[in-house]
Amino acid sequence: MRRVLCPGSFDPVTNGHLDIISRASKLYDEVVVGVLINISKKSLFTVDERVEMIQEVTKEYGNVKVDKFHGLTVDYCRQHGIQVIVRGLRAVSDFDYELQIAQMNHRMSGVETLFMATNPLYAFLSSSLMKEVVKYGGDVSGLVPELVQQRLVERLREES
Ligand code: COD
Repeated sequence: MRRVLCPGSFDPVTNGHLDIISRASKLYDEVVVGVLINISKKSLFTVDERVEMIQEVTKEYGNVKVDKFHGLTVDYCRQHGIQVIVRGLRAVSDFDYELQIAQMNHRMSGVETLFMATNPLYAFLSSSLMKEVVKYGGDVSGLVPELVQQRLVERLREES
């Protein structure tokens, strides 16, 4: 079975992430979305909340599985027999960083990285931007799934 890992923070998942996940699901037998457990980074949603949101919004794809992991991404790949990581590229600034990580990951494990060009509709999207816009009362409909928009509004309202 050809499997690919789509790793990230997904705090929370946006339509930019979903576009990459759905396109990868057409190229591979199974896409594993891996949510990094990173206790040193402050997040808006817990890892389990992020996993649950991604499960809900990807259930229509049929071949997408969602998991959480800690440590090195390539160790997760090794443990689960995954040879390829997919990453989305929004701009040249993403590429500089991603190239370095891809080369290090390849050196450590032989795991390949597939770069997928962002859909121009979502090129400006990031989880941080979505949080900031909702925090100040802006509308993010069409940029994140409806469920995520509701959760963002609830969580940021609780916090203010
Ligand atoms: N359009 C297209 N792609 C997008 C968009 C968009 N609008 N927004 C985000 N993406 C892509 C990102 O480029 C990325 O490929 C993916 O979606 C996830 O994005 P984020 O921002 O949720 O996740 P990141 O970039 O914070 O994830 C970083 C990792 C968790 C993958 C990384 O820190 C990691 O691998 N950590 C584990 C330790 C490790 O192995 N480090 C590397 C050692 S060399």
